[in-house]
Amino acid sequence: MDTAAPLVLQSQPQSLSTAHVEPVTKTPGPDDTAADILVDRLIAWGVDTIFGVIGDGVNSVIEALRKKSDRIRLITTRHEQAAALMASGYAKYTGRLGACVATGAPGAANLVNGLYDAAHDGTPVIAITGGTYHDLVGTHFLQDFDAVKLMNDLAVFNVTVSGPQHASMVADMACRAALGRPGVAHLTIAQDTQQKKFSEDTPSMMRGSIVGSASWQPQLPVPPDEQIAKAAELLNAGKKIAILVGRGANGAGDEVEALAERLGAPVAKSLLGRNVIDDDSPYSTGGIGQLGTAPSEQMMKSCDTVLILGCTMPYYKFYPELGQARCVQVDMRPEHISLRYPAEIGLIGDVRGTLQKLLPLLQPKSDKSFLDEIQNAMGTWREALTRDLAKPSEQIRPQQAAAAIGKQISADALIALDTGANTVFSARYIEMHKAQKIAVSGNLATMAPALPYAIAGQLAYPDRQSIAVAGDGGVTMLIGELATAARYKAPIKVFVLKNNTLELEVPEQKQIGSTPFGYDLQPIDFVKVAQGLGVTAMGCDRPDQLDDTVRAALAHEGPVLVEITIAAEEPVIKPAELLSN
Ligand SMILES: Cc1ncc(C[n+]2csc(CCOP(=O)(O)OP(=O)(O)O)c2C)c(N)n1
Ligand SMILES: [Mg+2]
Repeated sequence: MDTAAPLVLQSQPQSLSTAHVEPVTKTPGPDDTAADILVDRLIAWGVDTIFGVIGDGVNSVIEALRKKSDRIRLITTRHEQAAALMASGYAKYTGRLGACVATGAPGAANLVNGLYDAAHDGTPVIAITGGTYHDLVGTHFLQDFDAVKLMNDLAVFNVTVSGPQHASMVADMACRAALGRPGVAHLTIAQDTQQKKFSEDTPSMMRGSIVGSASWQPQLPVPPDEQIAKAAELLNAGKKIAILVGRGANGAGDEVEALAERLGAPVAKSLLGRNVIDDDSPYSTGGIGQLGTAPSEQMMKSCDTVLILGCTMPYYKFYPELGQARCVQVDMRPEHISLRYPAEIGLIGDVRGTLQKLLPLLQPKSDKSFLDEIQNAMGTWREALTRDLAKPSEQIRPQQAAAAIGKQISADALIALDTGANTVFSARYIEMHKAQKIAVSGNLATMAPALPYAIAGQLAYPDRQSIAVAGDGGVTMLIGELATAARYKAPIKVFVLKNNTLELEVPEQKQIGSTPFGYDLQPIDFVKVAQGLGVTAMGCDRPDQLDDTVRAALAHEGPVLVEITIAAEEPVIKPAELLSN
């Protein structure tokens, strides 16, 4: 019997502020189990989708999900890591709380990499795991396992639920912590405790009748006026101002462009912030770092002032030299201030709200020569990309594949990227726009997220195009999730760049003086594999077929995998090297 939930519960996710349907906890009914209470609280927090794999350690939670399947859908995956990556991707795309569920020991262990992905990118996710029977903990019974210890390094909230009374409080705390910090909250609950009824759980003498609530508003702090004034003074004194935006500036694109115009400042974007402003905005210098552009690098190395907005782009070498530039930084998280470059003024606040207060205090610069210089460099950079793309080749080059995908996807596509050489080519050759959304494993940089992210994105936004660009190594790790796409009829388009190598590691091995080793892959026929997993598939290995194949894939109604066989020896080169090519 096909128990797959319908694809659409609601056509568009609600915004964070309106997502909650039952802001105040209702006292649970006497027959409600601890598992029922957990699921009810997830629903109260606006969670409508939870990804996971069933198992005896968590089956009462699964039963509670079944009973409420008209309000929350369980998407069953083939691997718990994929479930966690889907929860992370769902949250990255929507800004809402992602959720996943797994059985005890092996299921919880399998979740970990996906949860680290969410944790490292400050993405709100709640994970629920089952555990062995409450009175067998620590006895080496089957699947006895300390899941709290396991999650300790990655979770912002991490608690063993002791019963229904406890569940009615800590579920709310977990959701609030995940959204508020933001990060991963983990609740684990023993197999038998999940079944315990509210009426069977006598509160301790200290508990009273406290219950939680799902009241939540996103934090949008704005720094005090005097700090904003000091930042304005510093920026007004700058002559060559560079702006660097990241994930924290998403949604502040209009303000960033207004600021760029007023200060005559070019704007570089980290990968997670690529949709803050359009790539073809006159202020944009595109991406930054190893997978960025030469003008972004030039801008950073020649500015006298840098304004960092919601960004912790990790590549230190791509920041101004120490002492070269004065720095203003705006970030929601105090621990991000001066993380990569010393800030003279660090403002703790929401980027959009802070810029709205800052803008009126900034004097428009009449001298736009710095912006002009960097815009000219962007012209030269674009010419270099075009020249590079036009190089004759018998095989498809990865940059050609990325460009072909980029120019045909829709203006509001959801773009999921993997980790590998393919990420560098995708980041450089897919021109990105504000109306699109990108999901990428930023700070963890794990292989394999693109396929699960694309599925999650499609489930969150059934009416939008959801594509994944993945490496052959990465996609193989969670290839079974193609069956998940088929099962839920999620019409994702997965482009696999097949080079039969773990290519990104080859130059990295050489860089440390090693002889490349362990990088080659046994070739896989992805077309056959995809077909076997229930997904339409097509292959392409000639440059003259590329555009037509991409077009056919995008036009197909259901899920598609496209195997693009690319030239293996195409080196990943640094931004500046591309110019001299
Ligand atoms: C889970 C995981 N294992 C290993 C790595 C190290 N690593 C980063 S990129 C890469 C190669 C990726 O190969 P593939 O997916 O084929 O992409 P390509 O580089 O060939 O485009 C490896 C092994 C990683 N980031 N994540
Ligand atoms: Mg590869």
